[in-house]
Amino acid sequence: NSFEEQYYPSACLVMDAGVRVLRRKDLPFDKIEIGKLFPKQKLFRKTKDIKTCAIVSSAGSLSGSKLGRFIDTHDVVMRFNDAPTHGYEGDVGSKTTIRVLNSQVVTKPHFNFTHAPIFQNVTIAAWDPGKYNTSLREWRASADYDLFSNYAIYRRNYPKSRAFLIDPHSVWRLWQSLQTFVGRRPIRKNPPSSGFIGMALLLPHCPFIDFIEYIPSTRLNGRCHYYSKEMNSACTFGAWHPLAAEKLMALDMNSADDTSVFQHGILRIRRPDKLLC
Ligand code: NCC
Repeated sequence: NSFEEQYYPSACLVMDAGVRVLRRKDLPFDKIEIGKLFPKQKLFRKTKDIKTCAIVSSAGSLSGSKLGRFIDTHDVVMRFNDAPTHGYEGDVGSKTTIRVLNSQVVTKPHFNFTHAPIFQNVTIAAWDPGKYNTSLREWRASADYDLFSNYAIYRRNYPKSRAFLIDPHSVWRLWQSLQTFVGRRPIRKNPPSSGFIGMALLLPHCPFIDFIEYIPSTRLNGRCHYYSKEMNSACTFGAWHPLAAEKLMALDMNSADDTSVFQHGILRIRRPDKLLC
């Protein structure tokens, strides 16, 4: 029918954005110092062996979920910023493969990015939006938060680490995909949240992703994070990031049933078949 003909799957829109990490050969980083610090390795070892992935949002409604064991069964587990596992294992698990960090977490001293244990022995993918429509050279000179200095310190301290920078152009392409999904109603011109960026970064590498407590379940409790007492619904529904649009789009990509999403807090997002896109 005409709906089927017109409908371009959301998962394809996300894949088309091509969210990626910067590589040494990317201009202008092939010529500037910081580029030499980008890891030679790929983002994930042995992508072919990855069968299952989980993304753990930092939402307050993870409290009491008892999803820790389920989360840890996945081959790849993604977390965000400084969201801890220690002391919360029952609800959020203990395995971490990759952390997606915004540039505030990389730069602000109290996060101690260059030394805190939470940022060690895991893959790091850090992002900073820069201004919309600027070149990578300009971004290098004027990131929102200058993540390059601490990134350089980290990479020099731990040369074997897998710490990457996300291509800011790809972050804005993802924003554009979100706008395309929403249609004529304009979404705010702020980058998607780390959660949505992380999902887009991971999707090409996983047959499916179990995204935990991104769409709020009936455990919704008004708390911003499972690891703090702060009450703030904006963390869940959006203030600065276009979170509501992200979540609608993620729900559109979901293949799990309502019990899974709204009772257990588990959204399942399948990597689309190339033929479909
Ligand atoms: O809160 P934050 O996000 O670190 O959460 C990580 C991701 O989990 C999802 N989330 C979180 C809370 C909630 N109640 N519901 C959710 O769905 C979101 O997808 C979110 O991206 C960020 O995106 O990087 C963000 O970072 C924080 C903050 O910088 C870090 O936590 C470090 O303290 C931002 N908060 C502030 O700047 C005050 C937040 O806006 C976005």
